[in-house]
Formats: sequence, structure tokens, C-alpha cells
Amino acid sequence: MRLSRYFLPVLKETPSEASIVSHRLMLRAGMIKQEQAGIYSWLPLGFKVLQRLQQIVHEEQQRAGHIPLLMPTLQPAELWKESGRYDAYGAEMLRIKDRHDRDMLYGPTNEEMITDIFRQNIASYRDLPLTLYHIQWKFRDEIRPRFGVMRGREFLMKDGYNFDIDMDAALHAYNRHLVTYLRTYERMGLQAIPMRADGGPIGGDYTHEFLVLADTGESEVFYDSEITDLKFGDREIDFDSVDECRAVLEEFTSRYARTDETHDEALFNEIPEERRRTARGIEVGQIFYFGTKYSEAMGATVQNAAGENVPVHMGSHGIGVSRLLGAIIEASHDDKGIIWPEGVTPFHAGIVNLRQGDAEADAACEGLYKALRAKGLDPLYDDRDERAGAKFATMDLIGLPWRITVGPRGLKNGVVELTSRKTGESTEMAPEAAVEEIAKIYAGVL
Ligand code: P5A
Repeated sequence: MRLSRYFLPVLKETPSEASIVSHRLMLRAGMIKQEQAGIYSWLPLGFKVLQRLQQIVHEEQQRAGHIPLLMPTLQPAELWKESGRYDAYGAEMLRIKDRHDRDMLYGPTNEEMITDIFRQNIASYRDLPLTLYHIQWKFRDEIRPRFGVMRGREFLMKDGYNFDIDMDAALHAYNRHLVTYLRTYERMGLQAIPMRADGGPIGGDYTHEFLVLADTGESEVFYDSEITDLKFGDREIDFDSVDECRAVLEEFTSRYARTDETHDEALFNEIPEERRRTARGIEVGQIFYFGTKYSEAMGATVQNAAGENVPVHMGSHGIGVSRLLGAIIEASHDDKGIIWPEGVTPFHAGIVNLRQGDAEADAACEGLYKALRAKGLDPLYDDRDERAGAKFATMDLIGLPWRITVGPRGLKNGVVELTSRKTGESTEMAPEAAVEEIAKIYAGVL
């Protein structure tokens, strides 16, 4: 993309309505625009990252054999009356009437609808196990929408639902989701720690939240510092293997890590004092096993091997996709702007032309732009007629991990400059070498 033709409405001033750094940076970098409290337009740069996050989520879900579908945002009230949640959900549910006076709602989650899809189509244990998921907009009329996309009213969620014949099989699905989530967050450059949590309005006592540690997080958390040494890395897991998935669960959940809802001071005090940590965290996902709560209420049964009709065992699993943008920025920025992890960056590298209009500099930039694209990379070329300082400030603000700086002086010696956004370190090299270097870096990114 050439910046002169892109739509990147960066702000010079720091917006006063934003109280945390990720919200300020998303507004300043022209990623989002607030339309109403907790409701945002996703401008091109923000939308690009949102799409990239969705792509990672899809890849990791499908790696585990989970099947994508798409349910609507609007749901009929009847389904929620069957489960008993229509009244229980209270003021957080946005209720709507259509022209025929039918009660509808903007879905805050999809347990009821997916259970309805299941019961109308599946009748035998032979069709299990089954995990269906979608990435869809949700609406929760939060009392205090705040921190930008972090606590929105309209927000994007990946929500998945497993259907299994019994509790053991459903717990395997639970463990499998935990494994997929570890890998998903690591690919996004995040450390998200699974912590014992509370079921809330979704239900079930078997539940973990995934938390990214950050001072601006809304949850208070308590954990054993040893847990932050754990990395999932690029290990290959056989998702059908009950033992392999359980081993990962045990590795990542055996140390003390809880949200304030489930915190147990006495247990916490058994950890050696120097390892006890109290911190704030951003909840970027949650997984639940709730057994037959919805299947019993809604009559979702299957015939088991003995020929009896039994309610199916279920769980649901959510990732806060739009919230993740805020979480990633909270975890990765400096006073100049965002620092995107390579796995989620909106553009792979920026090209800064220090002397737009200079025939040699222009030709070198064009050459780099085409060479990077030929390698399957997506560069952003700042070809505007602007001062070098302004170009650097924009690149630093929008946070692309790598920048190639091109100017007449370097070109005389046959070199351009490759700069890391994270470390600020620059190296001079031939333009072709810069292209190779960047291609090599991204070849190693999952
Ligand atoms: C699991 C999937 C559920 O809704 N039903 C389907 C279960 N879980 S949850 O924990 O309530 O939500 C899942 C994740 O969505 C994000 N989230 C939000 N993001 C932005 N703004 C909000 N208002 C908001 N509410 C929830 C969180 O990341 C949460 O973990």
C-alpha cells in the first residue's frame, strides 16, 4: 500500500476522552472511530489487524478440528425463554421488536442458538464429538463501556461450542480448547495465563479465564510467578489424544493462578512468599464446561450406544477478538506509539522515502516496494511529500515492526537502513539484503 493513497487519519493531539494508552493509541493511529458509547467503526488500519487476528483464530481452531459456521447477530426471544436466560440476562441484553411485534434480541452469546441447530440435526452418538464455532459480533449493553474496544457494547467474539456424549469426552474438548488458546495467544505475541475463574451467567463450575497481565486490566489476579516461565512454543499436539491435551492442561494450570472471584488466600499463602504475585489482568478469553445445562432445558438429546436418549454434554469457549487489539497494545508500546508483534502487524514493513521526488530515491523505494510484494509481503510505502521527521513519527505511531529508510546519501554508497521498531537498532545494507532479511524474519513467524 502507498500511504499517499491509503486512508490513515492519524491525530496530532492526544484525545482527551481516552484514559488508557491502548485507547489513546488506537484513536491517534486512526484505527477506530467511536460512533456511540462502546460502539466503534473500524477504520482501515484497525480493520486490518482485526482481520489478521481472526485469521489466526480460524487457523488454530481448524488445526484442532473445530468447524466454522456463521450464526446471525439477531436472535428470536423464544430460544432464550426455553433456556430460562431471557429474563435472567437482564439489562445487558439489547431487546428489539420487529414489525410483527415479535421479540428479538441482539445476541450477547450463542449457547441457545447452537443448541437449537444441534437438536434439529443430530440424533446419534455416532455424530459426536462435534465442535462448531463462529466469529461474530455480539452486543452487551454494558453499564460502563470504557477503555475503547476493551469493554465495548458491540464487540467481536470467537465463540465455540462442543457437543459430546459424556462428561469425560466433554472435558477432553475443554482441554483441547485450552491448548488451542495457548497457541493462539502466543502467535499474537501475548502471554495469556489460564486462571481458575467463575462461571457467571454462562454457568458451570469448570472454567478458566485467560489473562494478559497489564496494569490497566480490569481484573485483580493472584498467581505463582513460576507460571510466567511457561511457554507453549511450536510443539505439535495430537488434538485427538486425551492424554496429550490433558498433559498440557496440567502443565499450565497446576500452579496457583486465580481471578479475585475464586481467590483462596489460605491456598495462596502456601506458595513461597517470593513467588506470590498480585497483579491486574485483561481477560482475553474464557472456556467453560457446563454439562447438560442447556441440552436438558432445550431437549438436545442423542441416542447412546445402548440405545437410550441422553442429553448431550456441552461447553462453550470464547475469545475476545476485538478486545485483543487493546490487550496487545497495552502489552506492546512505548512513548512513541504501538509496537506490533510480527504475528499481527497490519503491514510487514514500512518504507520511508527521505527525499520524495528525487529520481534515485523514488526508484529505490519503488524497487523495494515491488521486491517485498513479490516475496508475498505487505509493505506500507510512505511516498508522501512530507518532512522526514513527520514520516518517522507516523511510522513509530502505527508501530510496524520493521522500517526501511531510503535517502540520497545512503544510496550513493549503495545502502538503505533497516530499523527495528522494538529495539530502535538500525543497520545499513544493500536494498536487496534488506528485502531478504525481512523475508527471513517473517518466514519464521507462525
Ligand atoms: C464463551 C463463548 C462467553 O460468552 N459463551 C460463548 C461464553 N464467555 S465470556 O467470557 O462472557 O466472553 C468471552 C470473551 O469475550 C470478551 N468480552 C468482551 N470484549 C469486549 N467488550 C466486552 N464488553 C466483552 N465482554 C466479553 C472477553 O475477552 C471474554 O473473555
